Amino acid sequence: MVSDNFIPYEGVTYSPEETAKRSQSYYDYMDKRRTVRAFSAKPIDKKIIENILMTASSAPSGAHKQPWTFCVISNADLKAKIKVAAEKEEYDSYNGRMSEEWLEALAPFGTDWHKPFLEIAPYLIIVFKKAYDLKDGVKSKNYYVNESVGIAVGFLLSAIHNAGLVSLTHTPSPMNFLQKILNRPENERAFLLIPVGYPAADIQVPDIERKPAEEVIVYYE
Ligand code: IYR
Repeated sequence: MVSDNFIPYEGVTYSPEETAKRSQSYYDYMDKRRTVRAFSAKPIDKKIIENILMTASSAPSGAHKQPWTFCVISNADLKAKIKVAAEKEEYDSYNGRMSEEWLEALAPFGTDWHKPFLEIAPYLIIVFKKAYDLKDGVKSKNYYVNESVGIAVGFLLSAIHNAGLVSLTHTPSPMNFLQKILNRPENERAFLLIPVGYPAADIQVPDIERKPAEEVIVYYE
């Protein structure tokens, strides 16, 4: 289809051999990504954070609405405030709100209501989804908001890993305290809280395995 607002596609394609090589090395690299819960306080240049966030913001989205806002917290007072509020919610979750089945599923990961990383990691990225757009008091619709923001976060985690940094997809629940603390407009809802940084020295991660191809892929040939 040719229309006035279309431009030539400038994508890159490779030979089949190069395609195979690249797909394998990307998989090998991504398979090394681990969620980390203990961070170093080592600072990170703001430009690096901006690059990984702009990578996230290059994700596809429903009707290209890009229905997300990335709040980047490095201010120590704000981080402390977020930690206090998140730990309050998490305390209640771990002590009554989460089912026995849920707590059992989490046991191998050693998580609890303490969230020291919220003050230690140099940056907290708080991803907000825009349920609708709001410009000068006028509302307009966004589409496939959860799908779009989920894809953008996938891009974000891969960009963080590519930069040699680590992250945690943290879900304090309920998350509405973040909208209040950060003074976000009424059309934004907190989606995920992602601390980013270098890993703390000599940390360990859970000894888990990923499902093999046969368990996650079904071919219809
Ligand atoms: N939000 C809690 C609990 C938690 C839930 C799941 I599902 C996890 O994979 C990990 C933790 C917390 O962040 O501790």
